[in-house]
Amino acid sequence: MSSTYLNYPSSTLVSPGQPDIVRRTIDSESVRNMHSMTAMSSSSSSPKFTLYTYFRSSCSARLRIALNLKGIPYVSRTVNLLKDEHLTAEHSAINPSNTVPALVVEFPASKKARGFTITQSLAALEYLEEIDASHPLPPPVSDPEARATVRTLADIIACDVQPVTNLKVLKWVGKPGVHIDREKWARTFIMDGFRAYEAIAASTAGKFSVGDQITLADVCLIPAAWGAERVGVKLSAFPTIERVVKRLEKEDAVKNAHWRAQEDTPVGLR
Ligand SMILES: N[C@@H](CCC(=O)N[C@@H](CS)C(=O)NCC(=O)O)C(=O)O
Repeated sequence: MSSTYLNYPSSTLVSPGQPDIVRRTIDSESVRNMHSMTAMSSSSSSPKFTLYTYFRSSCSARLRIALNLKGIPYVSRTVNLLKDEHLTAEHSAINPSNTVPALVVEFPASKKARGFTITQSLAALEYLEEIDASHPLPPPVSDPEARATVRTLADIIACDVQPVTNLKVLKWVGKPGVHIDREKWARTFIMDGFRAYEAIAASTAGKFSVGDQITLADVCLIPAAWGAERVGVKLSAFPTIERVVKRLEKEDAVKNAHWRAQEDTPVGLR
């Protein structure tokens, strides 16, 4: 693990009983990066959120966007996937899947409530939905058809596209003896998923993928679109996706979650 990992010199946020890696301290830079927008920050019983994240991680970006949309403050802990920091025993203690994101939830003001960690982005998104009704990401229960459509689109990205284009898969396909072109592999499966997304969203999109509100589908789509462009997918082949992505990129919650705007984004990429 790099010596820069979790290199925070001051105020500890995390309670005893957490693994060592969590019991680190937060510097002023990270505190500045707490997205202290609204709602929960004011209540003394509010949970405190720590997001284990990597700037390029699309799954982490889903959570960054949702937290921003809901105005939930959080502290970022960066995990450098290219330096294999996610494969360390320390990170395993946080996330046994050896992936990011992980969302650590703590209740510093409560003697009863125990903190816990959510290690799957969709589970974390659902949890956030259950505890914070502001800016709901699924459509209302009164519209089950729209809810099913939103989940379908989100699943195309989260279940069909991301797992087969993940870093560990790309590492494997590019290794000696396999020698598949990683970018071609990623492009193939991203385009396959985007074709399906486009076919549905073409008839459901308003300003965003389903109607005129940002939903879970958009939260999954936009980081996938950033990853797609990186491997040479032309969004112009998917006109609805391209239009929705351009619209999403105007939103502050998305801008602040962009891979170029993270504390671990290398200076040359900002
Ligand atoms: N299903 C998981 C997937 C998490 C995941 O694969 N994260 C990627 C970054 S987007 C990762 O950490 N990859 C590390 C690797 O492939 O070794 C989720 O939604 O949280």
